Amino acid sequence: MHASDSSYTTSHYDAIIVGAGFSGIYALHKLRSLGFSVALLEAASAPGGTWFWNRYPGARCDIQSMVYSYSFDDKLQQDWHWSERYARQPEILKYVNHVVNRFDLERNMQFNTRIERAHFVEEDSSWLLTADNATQYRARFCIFATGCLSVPRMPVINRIDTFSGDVYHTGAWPHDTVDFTDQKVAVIGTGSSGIQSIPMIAKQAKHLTVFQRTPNFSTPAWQSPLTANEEKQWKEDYSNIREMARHSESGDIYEETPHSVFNYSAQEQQAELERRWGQGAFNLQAAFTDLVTDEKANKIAAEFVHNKIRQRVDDPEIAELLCPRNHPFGTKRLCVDTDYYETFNRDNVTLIDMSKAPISSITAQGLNHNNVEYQFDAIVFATGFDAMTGALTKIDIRGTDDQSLADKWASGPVSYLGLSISGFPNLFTITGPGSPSVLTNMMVAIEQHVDWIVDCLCHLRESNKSVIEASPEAESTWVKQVEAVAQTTLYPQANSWYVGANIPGKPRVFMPYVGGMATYRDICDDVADMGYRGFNLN
Ligand code: NA7
Repeated sequence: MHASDSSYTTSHYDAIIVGAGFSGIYALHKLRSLGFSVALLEAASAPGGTWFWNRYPGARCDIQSMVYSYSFDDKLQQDWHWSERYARQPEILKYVNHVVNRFDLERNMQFNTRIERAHFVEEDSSWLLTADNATQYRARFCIFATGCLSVPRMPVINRIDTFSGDVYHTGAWPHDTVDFTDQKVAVIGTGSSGIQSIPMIAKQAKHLTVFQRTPNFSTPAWQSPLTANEEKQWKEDYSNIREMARHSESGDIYEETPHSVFNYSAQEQQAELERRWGQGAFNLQAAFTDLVTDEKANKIAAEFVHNKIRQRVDDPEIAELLCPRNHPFGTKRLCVDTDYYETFNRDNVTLIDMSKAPISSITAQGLNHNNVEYQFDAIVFATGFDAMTGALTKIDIRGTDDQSLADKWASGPVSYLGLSISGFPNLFTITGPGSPSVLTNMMVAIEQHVDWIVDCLCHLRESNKSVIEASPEAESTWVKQVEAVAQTTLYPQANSWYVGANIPGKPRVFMPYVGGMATYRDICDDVADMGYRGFNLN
């Protein structure tokens, strides 16, 4: 399509942002405050992105809220009060709405507007976006802030549509209260969403049956209210803490050690792992430099977690089933839990191992597995997402010469810095594949990307340029670099969503940049300082 379709209403902007999660909201605020005309288009009926959709019981962030929050406005971070170390989904959504209201952003947001097509118009180097509600938008720049985990995925199981009870997906949870009281419930999937929701559902349901294909490594959150004193300490030192997070490899503030596990005696290793376990969450993964790069080092951490699982679960057979063995520690995203393993000590919880036999079919009353027929009132699919690429490839995005992004990415995503794609001028992706995104604190990744993109648009404006496009050479060099860094780690060994393994037929490519946030930030800054090296500007 090369011109607006006259049957549509078309609005014109400097920039269109697609997606009203944390990325889109910050991009809108920043671009608007710098005088760009912007519209933000969102498929949902309200802002929040991930935190709008993921309302399942127990949904909460697994990074401490004091750092999983915006840092761009000191007054905002000083004013906002988080009630717990790891905020629950409703509190995060409240925060999102607070930010939207505080900066008066809603007037530039269009909800219930799902973008179906985004086509580059070569005549005037603009983007024409078409939504499902008969509206079109023209803009010089198009910014996809569509999230890494925003396309929920139902598994391929025989007769999946035949169940007569209630069906839920954790990533598309209903807005109305779901009450499992007196119900027999199945949860399929034991990734982060399963691990967060299982303890909550178990407390309510008459009986919960958990279907596990792959056990995951999970560390305790040690969730607790944020005391007034803790909050005061954080806030007194907020600007330093934020700087630390920005210039760390994880985007978080846990200690990054410079030491290999092999610098220590076995006793010292255990003491350090124990100390990190006591700190909770991702601290364990950062105990030594080589936990995700050296198989022997990794085994020490894996065995440490196995022993913790054995301590937490009463029945030794169940404990063994819960111990992950088919992937190295940390190579699937580490889960952070509250009472997950202990939940299997309850009388009303059963664990079914699917590692040897998949569910053979869904039935009207429940499901069949391993020649056993199960009956349920409700089935919860905690089966994850078409991660990192799904939200982009399901839109008909076309660049120069009518090239489709889905075709370009048919053998795996390619991009320059996870920000820009050759053949797709003036299009940016926030936390796209090829950037650190999901391997770091997303808030830090988001702010870094938005700041970089907005600086870039200001640079173009100041230098009277209107087109920017990644060169094919820069893109291909970056893709090789992303792959090369991944190969120095154990990450590619796991059948994770990082490599698309959860989607049958998806090309196996390690999608995020594993080199770390601080390293990546320096690379991006250097690219900009060198006059946007690797980009063609016109
Ligand atoms: P994940 O981490 O992708 O977990 C999905 C789970 O569902 C995982 O245990 C899968 O097992 C399981 N699964 C997927 N398909 C099937 C089928 N067909 N049969 C049985 N089990 C299946 O998604 P989450 O929503 O939990 O978490 C996503 C991210 O959100 C998380 O990493 C955090 O960043 C927040 P598998 O491991 O593939 O064998």
